[in-house]
Amino acid sequence: MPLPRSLSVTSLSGLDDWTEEFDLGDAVLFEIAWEVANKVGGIYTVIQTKARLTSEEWGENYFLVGPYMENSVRTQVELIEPTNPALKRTIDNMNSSGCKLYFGRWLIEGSPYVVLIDVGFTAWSLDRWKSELWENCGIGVPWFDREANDAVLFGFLTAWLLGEYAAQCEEPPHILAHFHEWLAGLGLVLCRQRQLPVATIFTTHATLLGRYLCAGSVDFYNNLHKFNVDKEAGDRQIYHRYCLERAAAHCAHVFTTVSHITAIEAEHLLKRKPDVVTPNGLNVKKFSASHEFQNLHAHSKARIQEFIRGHFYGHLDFNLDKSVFLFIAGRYEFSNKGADVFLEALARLNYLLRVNHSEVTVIAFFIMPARTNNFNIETLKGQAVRKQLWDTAQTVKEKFGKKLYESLLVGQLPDVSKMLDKEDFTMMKRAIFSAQRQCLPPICTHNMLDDSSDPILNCLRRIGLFNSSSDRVKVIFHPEFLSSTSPLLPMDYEEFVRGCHLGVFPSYYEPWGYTPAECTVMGIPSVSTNLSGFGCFMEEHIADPSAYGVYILDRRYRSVDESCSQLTSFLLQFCQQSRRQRIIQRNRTERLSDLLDWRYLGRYYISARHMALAKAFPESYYYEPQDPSSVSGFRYPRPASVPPSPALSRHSSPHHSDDNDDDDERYNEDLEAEKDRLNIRQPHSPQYRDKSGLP
Ligand code: G6P
Ligand code: 1S3
Repeated sequence: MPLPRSLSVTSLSGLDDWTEEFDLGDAVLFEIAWEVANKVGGIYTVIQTKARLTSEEWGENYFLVGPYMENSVRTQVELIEPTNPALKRTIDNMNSSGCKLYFGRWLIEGSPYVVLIDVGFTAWSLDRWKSELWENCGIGVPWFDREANDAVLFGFLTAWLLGEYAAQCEEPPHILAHFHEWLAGLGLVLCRQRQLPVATIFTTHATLLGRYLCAGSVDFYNNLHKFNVDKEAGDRQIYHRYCLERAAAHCAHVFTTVSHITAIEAEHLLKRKPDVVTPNGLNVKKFSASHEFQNLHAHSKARIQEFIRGHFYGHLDFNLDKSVFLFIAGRYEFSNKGADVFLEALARLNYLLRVNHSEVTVIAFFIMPARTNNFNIETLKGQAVRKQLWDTAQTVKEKFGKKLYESLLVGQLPDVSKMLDKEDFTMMKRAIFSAQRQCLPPICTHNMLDDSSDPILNCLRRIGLFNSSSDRVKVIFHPEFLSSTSPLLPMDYEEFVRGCHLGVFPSYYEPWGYTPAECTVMGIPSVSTNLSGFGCFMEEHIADPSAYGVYILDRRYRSVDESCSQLTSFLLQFCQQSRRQRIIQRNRTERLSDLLDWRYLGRYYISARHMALAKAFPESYYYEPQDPSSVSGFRYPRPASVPPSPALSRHSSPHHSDDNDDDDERYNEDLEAEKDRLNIRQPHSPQYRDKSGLP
């Protein structure tokens, strides 16, 4: 199949065009990561979502390389014979030398080829390879670090694969190998040490030291330049991992990271400034009806409401229609991911809503996996009770309906007092009695193995949020990732996000942050921070992010206490919005999705690859260094319509003079669109506007 000669990344709703004329020739791309067809965290999302665009550019010459994990392979990969003859010989040779490599198509968008390596099968080589690593690179890996042992096996095997592939090619090949994160980095180091004909890229998605230091009580960003990196790594017993990471960063032809903030961190901690910043994108789903995402919100919200009816049975003394659903989700790193700040802000919000006698109830979900021993009885019972009440209501309804029908058939209006008999009342009373509850609705949906030392539970105990009736803020901790097959909350993550009102991610350490990005493309507002790659990126590209439902918390220049206060005020403002204001805000949030689409952000990866090929094979490739960001100075303007919350409208349009007409026009546009969708036509009278509380 002929290769595309170059790829043009074209404009999306106002974002600029970008084309880089570059002839890839016969180059072959291997992209290597521990998370290829193996979901661990964010790197999986990067690779899985980016595959479609990369496949478009590289066609048959694109191969992902990852570990063989039987369960994932069974559900995600179609094993086939290698299509590329040189790669087939490579895999056959390695398999006949005591390795176990599989070839297949990963069943995701773009259907890329994957080479999956069973590292355990070659564990017999571990000691020999570790000695070689020590002799050649001076890096000693202790026996007890299982992850590092895997990194050694994976590194030697990927370097073997690339070396063997180069040997099997008839013409001198142009191989480009892109390695992600320290776990895959050793392969890169070995390619350079063995002087293989391979152009290399190393991308770090977070630095090891950054993650460890931030998880402690260190003022990380103000001391970046002061850390004695070797000592810090040694103190945390990760010196060997750190050496692998730093070696990969230094050996790479091109070094990249996911955000500018992590680029600064890498410069100080890994001692190399990244050549390119490669922000993370997503594959944005576009619906033919532009308001479809709003319908999906309503649909998913109804499902969450059903779950809440069961979870709070016996204590449903709040109005579900006036409830706001907030959530935090991700890897369970209590302070790195900002769960500490979120909890403190919730406690303050609870107080403010109570003293203001607010009708709003906030339900805050924590979706962070911890060690558990399955769902707890009380939570399961809640859903069973809800189901029983529903069934009872259905039975009575059917009997009632039948009597009504029979009465109408004989031309009589029914005698309402005789519609329900004694048996019906008994059944209903029994259902009501069984829905009584002596205890408060549970906080946690599972039996926690470390209940007494769990940081979220301990914090809740300290701040006293126990789901009591007087609390306006209720908390549900679901310490397991969501799944559509769960007996408790059968929804996948995407559905759940769509049904919530606001994602809250007040991270302290967040190189990029997919969670708020995912919210944005689904039209759900979110809170992120100016210490997260995503937050900084949005600040750079949007004139007034909060007007678009992208709230950026200041965790850089404020104390923790001040950040908590700021978050509390964001949350309070959010709770004070009317339904219509939320709808308008969601429309705006969704408008930003093109900015996060790989079709826009893919340009940085493309640029990094061209740069690496030109550096490694200067006789075959020429690359005019061009910073893709120099042509992507797009900035979303302040929205023309009035901002969605009363507090924000004061802030964003202090004088409200020249912009007035525009504001009105855009406001009408939003409103008209919404009315069209809901099929409501009302005169747009001044009274109508006054009632909304908007200026
Ligand atoms: C979407 C639906 C509307 C619904 C609204 C609820 O916009 O299309 O029909 O009224 O969501 O919004 P809320 O913010 O109250 O969940
Ligand atoms: C990392 O995963 P994490 O959640 O441990 O990589 C992600 C993908 O690049 C990134 O979004 C995230 O911020 C990092 O922290």
